[in-house]
Amino acid sequence: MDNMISLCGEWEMCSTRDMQWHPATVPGSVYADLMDAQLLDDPFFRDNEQKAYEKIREDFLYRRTFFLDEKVLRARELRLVFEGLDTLCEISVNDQFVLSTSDMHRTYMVDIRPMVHAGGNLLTILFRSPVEAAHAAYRRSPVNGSTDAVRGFPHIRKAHCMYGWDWGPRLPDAGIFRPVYLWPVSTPKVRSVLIRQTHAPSMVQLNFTPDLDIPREAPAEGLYLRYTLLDPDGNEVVSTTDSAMQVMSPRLWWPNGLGDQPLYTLKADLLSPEGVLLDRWEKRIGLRTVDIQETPDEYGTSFGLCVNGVPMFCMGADYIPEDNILRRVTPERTRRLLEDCRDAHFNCVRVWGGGYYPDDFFFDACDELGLLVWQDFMFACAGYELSPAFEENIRAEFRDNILRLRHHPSLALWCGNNENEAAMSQDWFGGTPQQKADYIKIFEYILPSLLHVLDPDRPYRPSSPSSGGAFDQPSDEKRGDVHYWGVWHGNEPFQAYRDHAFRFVSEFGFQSFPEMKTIESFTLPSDRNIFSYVMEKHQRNASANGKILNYLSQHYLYPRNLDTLVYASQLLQAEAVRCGVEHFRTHRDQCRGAIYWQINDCWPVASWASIDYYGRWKALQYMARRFYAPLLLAIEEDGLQTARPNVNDETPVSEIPLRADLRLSNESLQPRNVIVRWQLRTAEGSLLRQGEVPVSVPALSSMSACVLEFPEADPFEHFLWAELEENGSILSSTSALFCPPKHFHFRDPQLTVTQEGDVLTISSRGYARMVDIQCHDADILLSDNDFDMLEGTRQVSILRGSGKRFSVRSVYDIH
Ligand code: BMA
Repeated sequence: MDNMISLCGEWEMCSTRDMQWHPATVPGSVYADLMDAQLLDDPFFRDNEQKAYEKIREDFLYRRTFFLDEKVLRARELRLVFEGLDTLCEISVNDQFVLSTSDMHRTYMVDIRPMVHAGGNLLTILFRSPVEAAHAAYRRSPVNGSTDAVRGFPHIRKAHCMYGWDWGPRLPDAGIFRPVYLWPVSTPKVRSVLIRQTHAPSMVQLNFTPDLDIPREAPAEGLYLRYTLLDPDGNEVVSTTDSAMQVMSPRLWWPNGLGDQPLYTLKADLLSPEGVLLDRWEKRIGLRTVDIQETPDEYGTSFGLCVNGVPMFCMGADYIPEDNILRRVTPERTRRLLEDCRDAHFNCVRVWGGGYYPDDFFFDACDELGLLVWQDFMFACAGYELSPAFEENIRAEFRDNILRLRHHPSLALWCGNNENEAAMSQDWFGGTPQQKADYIKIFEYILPSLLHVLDPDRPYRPSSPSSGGAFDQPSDEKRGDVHYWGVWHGNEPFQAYRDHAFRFVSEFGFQSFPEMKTIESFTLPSDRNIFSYVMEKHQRNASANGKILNYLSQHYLYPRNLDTLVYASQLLQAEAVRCGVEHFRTHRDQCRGAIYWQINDCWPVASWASIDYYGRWKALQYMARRFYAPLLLAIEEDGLQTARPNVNDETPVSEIPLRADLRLSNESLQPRNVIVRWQLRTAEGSLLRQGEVPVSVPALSSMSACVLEFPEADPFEHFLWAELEENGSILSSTSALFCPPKHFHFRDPQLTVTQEGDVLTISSRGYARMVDIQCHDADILLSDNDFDMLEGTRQVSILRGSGKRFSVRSVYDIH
């Protein structure tokens, strides 16, 4: 598309209420332009959301002129291309109607040559209010879904969460959010190529099926394609006019942690009968297979991904849109977020179905970083009405996105939707029999039959969670994936994770408050109390602040101020998710995936995210780097906190058995010979008993290293310390208490932090739990944070940013 004429850049916009024109920027949005024009205050600040919501009940007009010369007009077609229009638009050129659109997830392309002339031409787009449209659609046909979102949202093919979610504001923006351009087309083009891979030992065969785009009246006879493959170093491997090629000694693409991510380049050249190059389609691809493995076993039926035949354990989190104001989502910002995932040893992310299909740069980064993508189609927590128009629209939407994304090696599986099968079969939203029938048509007929043609080798799941479809117990623990919310929504204690043998957990999580700097960004000092109006506006899960306090009461002493409460909430979150992941990973024969809810936020808010809106790591993200390490040592302790609280229990504390199972998980392709060392210590710092066990952990397995009993231990005074050693170096360390931290007799560790260049030295005079380094004058990323330490020193490096004012605290300071 080297001859395309960009229509991005300067436009004008106005509300149809006052017809006052203001400058606009494309790609962008109504909110972004209103803010630029100083007509709208930052909708993320305090409770400004309400005003912004009112604003988007209006319709907006966008316009610009573009100039054409005679040469361009000689093209057979002059296509106007929109890569992303949000959402309900009427488009005209020189006051002649061109097209109306109703799906933000589609690419629209229309020939406007009959409507334009040499010289200046006027392009106008009317954006209808997405709020009024949802309300009107609901009045015509009440289809229900999550009550956190504006009524009627399932009718509109727009990122559902823009209408509000249990972590997202109601800010359904509108606008031209992706590039727009004119494309003069006279000769045939390659729209896309289906690449199928057949893997054999030392050889991969590629088979190609091109999808051509022939402009009106263009000759299409005798065309042929030449396929050229370049290796990751840019050297030509094969070039052929056949529809297949063989790649000898292929360099395979692997998920992060299991190998490298070599990317080949495929060029598909379309040639005229005379051999003239008409078009080139060029993509980076990876050579790999991916399958879902489902095998009956003693726990039910396994569920896990196999990449290149290797049965892997998926480690990652759920991804939601990065910003309510889409113009702010840049390749750099997305890349950094995904690098943060890679650095915390993720090997996959799940793109949740209530947002939008990510940009190409998201998938490019995943390809490079080795992050497999579980890609939902964009349906979530709702019923849908499959009218003929709705069906035509979603079919086009599916086609656009499948063709756009199918060459990416990171794209591991397609999934129909988020929680709709569970919602329909468990009657969450009063789905009618017709909606249930429509559900089956969309997710168990239309989608799989389209994928069978357009992307036949990629696994497809009808829903998440699902046991395979047909409303057959979608949340069955013994089959398929589950979303487990007993901890958090169900108020169960953290240890409840251990009561289950899930096969694959694609959602589970726990909320926390973002750090003080983030809270300060949207509040005035007088708002800084979690029950204030403004703080509650930035907490969208009803009763969640009470929930955090409820769990807090089970674990920590009552914090003296907001800053300490924020810290305690982040520790609760980190401990909760760790408890789940450690259980899932160290029972690898039962479970093959831990994808926690959620990686990121779309605005500053209290939520389940491990990285907040500003990219700041919460304690959970640092914890993830440890609990997703390829080799994991975890303590499954048993003591007062796992003896469920029961005030009437007559068992004296001294008789509650204190035990620990030291468990290992090896998510690498090599067997690992390690030493597990443990020490039973007193809060004062002295050593009571210690031991070590040499263990050989087979590749891709988990096991118990030893089960220990501590009849001599006092749960309030003694704790367990454990370390993992390999080839003489300590890979990781961890510790466990036998009572809730609030009851443990911590001594003041007298923590200090000193800085030399990019290295911080933390010293402690005793046992310190969840040592948290805060930087007060900059945003920084550390090599580790929120860790446990014994008496001594520990060095941590600053990986990003530079600061000078540091402080350090630990659980001892929560009171
Ligand atoms: C889920 C998700 C989201 C939601 C999250 C937290 O089940 O699919 O809809 O935000 O739980 O409640």
